[in-house]
Amino acid sequence: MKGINRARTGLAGAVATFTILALAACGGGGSDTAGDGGDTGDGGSDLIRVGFSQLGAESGWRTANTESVKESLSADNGFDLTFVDAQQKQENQIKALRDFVAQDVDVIAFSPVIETGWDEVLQEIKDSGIPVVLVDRTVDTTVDDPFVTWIGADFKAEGTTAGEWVAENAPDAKIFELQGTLGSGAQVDREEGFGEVVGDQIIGKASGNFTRAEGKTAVEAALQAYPDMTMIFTHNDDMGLGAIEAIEAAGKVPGKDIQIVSVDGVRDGLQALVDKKFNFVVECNPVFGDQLAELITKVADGEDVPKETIVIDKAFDQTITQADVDARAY
Ligand code: GZL
Repeated sequence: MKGINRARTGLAGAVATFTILALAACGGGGSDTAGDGGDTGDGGSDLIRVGFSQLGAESGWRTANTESVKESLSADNGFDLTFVDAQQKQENQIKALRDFVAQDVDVIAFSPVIETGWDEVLQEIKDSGIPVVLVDRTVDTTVDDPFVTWIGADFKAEGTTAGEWVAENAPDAKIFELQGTLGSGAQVDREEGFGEVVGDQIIGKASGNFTRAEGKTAVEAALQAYPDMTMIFTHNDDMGLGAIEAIEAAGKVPGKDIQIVSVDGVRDGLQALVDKKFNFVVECNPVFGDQLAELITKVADGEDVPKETIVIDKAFDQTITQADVDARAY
């Protein structure tokens, strides 16, 4: 097993330390775990054992992110990955995290569906000594220093970029904001960034939970509630594609009667831009599995890592071509 840098604390740590000292005193040796059936360090697996709790499969972004994570955290690349999909339910993530502690994995990685509600399980993980790598979304917790490093996008900057395009290109727009999962880092920060720039143009808000179906339902209601709406700012492409369905069903032209500004830049979203149904898309790049693998390896080897790694985003307008879209990796 790679040198796992785990300064175990709490009871688990005490048991582990005692076990190792006892084994050394008795001439035993090799076990670097608390006799819980973990690797022996000789003849045991050399793979880094990673428990990954993915929040769900709610969007094209998440699908691309999952593919990237699984492709990078492969056995060929030196990982023994346990990957659990939580179907956008926090209770499922908390159960998975506790299972990873019970399995005594080397590193825990997860993308928290919402920012709050993690204090108890994060403290349990901290007490176990297993390092946490936070992926994509962020947490708001009272636990001191709960993770070693975070990798993801600057959600507030994405909202600001979208707002700046609106201020420049549609200063009189009456905007309905179609928000992601309420209380998620992506929703909170995109709302903040966008609102700081063009908040006085927003006439209404509702959540579509980052899914196409819920986005369509929310926009069907919004079209009734806000008949003077001229623009939708959607926190992701999937909800924006649902908005297109609702707008067309109402006999209006998306991209013209009601402009759409979106975030993510998945292929279907950029295709809507080529088709002139979206007007502007801020990218949120999900393909960072290789960077994540590098971070996890360093964490497992006890090497220093930056507290955060920001994934670089671009932005696209209707000058994008079909060739550009076809060339995209996701
Ligand atoms: C952003 C990510 C968001 C995407 C959505 O990094 O957390 O979650 O914008 C996805 O498509 O559902």
